[in-house]
Amino acid sequence: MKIGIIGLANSGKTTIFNALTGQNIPTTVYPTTEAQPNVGVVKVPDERVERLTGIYQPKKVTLATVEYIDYLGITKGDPQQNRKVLDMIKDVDAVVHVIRAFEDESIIHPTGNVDPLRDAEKTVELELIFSDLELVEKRLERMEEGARKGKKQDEKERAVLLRCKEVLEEEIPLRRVAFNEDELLSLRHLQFISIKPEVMLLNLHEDDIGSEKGSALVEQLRKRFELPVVALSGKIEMEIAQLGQDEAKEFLKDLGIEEPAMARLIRICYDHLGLISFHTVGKDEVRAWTIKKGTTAQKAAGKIHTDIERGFIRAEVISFDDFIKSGSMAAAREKGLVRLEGKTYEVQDGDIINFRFNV
Ligand SMILES: Nc1nc2c(ncn2[C@@H]2O[C@H](COP(=O)(O)OP(=O)(O)O)[C@@H](O)[C@H]2O)c(=O)[nH]1
Ligand SMILES: [Mg+2]
Repeated sequence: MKIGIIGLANSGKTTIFNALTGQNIPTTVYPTTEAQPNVGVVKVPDERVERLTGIYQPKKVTLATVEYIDYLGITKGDPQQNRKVLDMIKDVDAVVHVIRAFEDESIIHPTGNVDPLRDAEKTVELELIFSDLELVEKRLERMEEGARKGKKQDEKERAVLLRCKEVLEEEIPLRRVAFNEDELLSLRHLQFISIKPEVMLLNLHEDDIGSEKGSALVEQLRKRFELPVVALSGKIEMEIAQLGQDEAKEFLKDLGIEEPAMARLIRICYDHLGLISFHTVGKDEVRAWTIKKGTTAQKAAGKIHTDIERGFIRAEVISFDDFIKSGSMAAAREKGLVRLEGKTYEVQDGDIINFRFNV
């Protein structure tokens, strides 16, 4: 999974990128327009894999990974600068939108003062919509030009583009539109940004964690955007990410934070994107695989190898809980808890699967 971090300059994107990846990239005080993108890959924390590893003692453990990209800020009314930012993240699965709520006179705010709702609505979300609108208009122009030169037009694409244009002109993000599979297919090459799943991160001052003010803002954002909203303090979370596990636990307890942002955000993104994991186990390797909810056994097999998908015979499946209750695969088999499932079986979160196939 790939996630792009967006937001205004000085909203705390790089701070949060550090919190999420454990890196230590310098943060800024003045808004900048030049920087290298920061990229970080992290393992998805997975308690089930930990348990399975304890049981199998495999030679290798492979967790799912998330790649984060952090780049420049979205700028109000500067389409060129924004295009640069959005091109960098055009292939992400989801965007995390960092919204500044922390007050600090010494850290310049690009729109003048701290106002999370205004910044989110009137700047960042709107700029995303404008940049999609620009893509639509350019594409339509090119199609018209082609038509004038006698090139045959893709009427399906034209129809869906016109619909996009209408929606975007009403300042509605494309993710609110229920496109069908066909329409999505004709849109895919345009790499819109407002169509991507989004999670909002409200970056609170460390003194405001767990405050009324914080929860009120979260509620307002949720209502306004109908998106998941997570409140945290980037500064604190970045410190946590630099600590060892035991130290971090103590620190979290003192602050009344249940789970570090690193784990919390991934969980929320998984949920929001409708992602689940299944596991493969053995003496050689215990591994977590990420799939979309609703994926069939045969398609899930294809995640591992196209040969397994093509030569799929059956899946031997047991739920994680049934496996743990049984203590071992042999005991589970005896109890009849290992099921044989066919191609169309819908894989469930936490399934442990052994695929049978021939090539
Ligand atoms: N007090 C406070 N300062 C923060 C917090 N998050 C970020 N900052 C500060 O805000 C400034 C800008 O942060 P940075 O991550 O560089 O913002 P970016 O431009 O969005 O990447 C830095 O000086 C950070 O230390 C926070 O939660 N609390
Ligand atoms: Mg930055």
